[in-house]
Amino acid sequence: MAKQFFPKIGNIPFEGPGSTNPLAFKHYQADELIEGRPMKDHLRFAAVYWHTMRGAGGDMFGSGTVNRPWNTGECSTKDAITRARAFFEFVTKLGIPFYCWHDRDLASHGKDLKDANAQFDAVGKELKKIQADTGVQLLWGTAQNFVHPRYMHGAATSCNADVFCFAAAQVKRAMDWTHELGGQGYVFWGGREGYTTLLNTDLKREMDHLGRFLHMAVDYKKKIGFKGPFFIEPKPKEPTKHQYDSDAAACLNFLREYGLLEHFQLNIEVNHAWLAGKTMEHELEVAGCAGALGSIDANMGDYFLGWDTDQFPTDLYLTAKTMLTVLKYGGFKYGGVNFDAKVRRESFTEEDLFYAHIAGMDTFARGLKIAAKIRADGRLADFVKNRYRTWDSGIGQKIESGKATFADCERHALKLGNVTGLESGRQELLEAMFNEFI
Ligand code: XLS
Ligand code: NI
Ligand code: NI
Repeated sequence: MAKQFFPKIGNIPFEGPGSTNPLAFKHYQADELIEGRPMKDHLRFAAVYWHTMRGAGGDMFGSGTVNRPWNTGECSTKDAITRARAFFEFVTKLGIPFYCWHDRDLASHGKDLKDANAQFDAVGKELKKIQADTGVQLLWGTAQNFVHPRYMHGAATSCNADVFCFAAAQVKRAMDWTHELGGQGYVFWGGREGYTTLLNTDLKREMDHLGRFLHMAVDYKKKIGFKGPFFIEPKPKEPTKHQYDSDAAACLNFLREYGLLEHFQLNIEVNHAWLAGKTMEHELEVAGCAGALGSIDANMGDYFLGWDTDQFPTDLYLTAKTMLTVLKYGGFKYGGVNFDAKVRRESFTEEDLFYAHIAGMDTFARGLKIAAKIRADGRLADFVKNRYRTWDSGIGQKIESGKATFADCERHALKLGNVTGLESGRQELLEAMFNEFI
């Protein structure tokens, strides 16, 4: 039998809300039906290769702390393959159906691009085998175009055209492997696509280059016959002062301006929404309204630290509101709930990786159940519907259908003399009603 990396931990069972076993699910039961659909299909959980396998627990004041026996410090292909085996043991024990990677956290940057490609190909072949053995599927792949020093000024938005080409080469191969491994989608997170000072930046030119880059990606997608969607992942800042894909609305505007909207959906991350000064449900709603709610990166920030702390999501209000919005827009098709989250550097043991994912999965399972109950109850939706009822007939309907003019509105207002029908927004009542389900 192959070497086990987590020999003391078996498959994580479902034991129900009464259980105190830290290595059991209290709420996530893969086959439990919610609104007639198994939980696992609603949530489509994914684990990330980067934080989980490669994260060392370092921060800007201290080096790595975590025990990760599969991170030998070597960057040989053999090590990369051993690590892949450790990862699949982990996700399989948790019953997580999907995973995600960056090209350069699977293998190394190599001594040059050719070498990096060869390493990536070797690991890719291995992943294909392990995926077939375990049934674990690829949710999405992406290219890591931000760690290497060559990307200091950005990748597709670099001031240097050679850098653009390296970024394109990386995305090309990452798309090849995403396709080959049956990935459901492909993600673009604009690592350093932004600026740190406008004094040295031709913003228009950089945005145009990003548009060009994404068009090339669309062309390549057609060429190789990859059918999954492209997801853009908004984030307002970090590492740059201003990232071009700053929030859902900015991304949608960019995609529309450059004629790319039909090819992209959004991958909304909680901590990124918070950094943008928005709630997760706001970002999801904006994406949903545009028919572009694709996938989510599940984590959360700290309420007082102003950076991307990528904590595991353990807040029930967050997951309930998230799932309420996801259900409202018809659920995930290609996307899912991807734990782009890392354990604290003080949580340094291998078991903590299990505790963290169990916590996140249970919190999302509860969020899903709460959301479904709120929907079945119907009071919230009825309240909203009723709040807009003046638009369902008379002048409201005429305006909505585009048949009314300013003159019609004026005639209507003059006839009324004054507005008398305003009603309370009932925020506090609704918040209390929401609490009934938590
Ligand atoms: C970083 C991003 C990154 C993307 C994938 O903040 O969340 O992890 O999800 O490149
Ligand atoms: Ni992310
Ligand atoms: Ni992030």
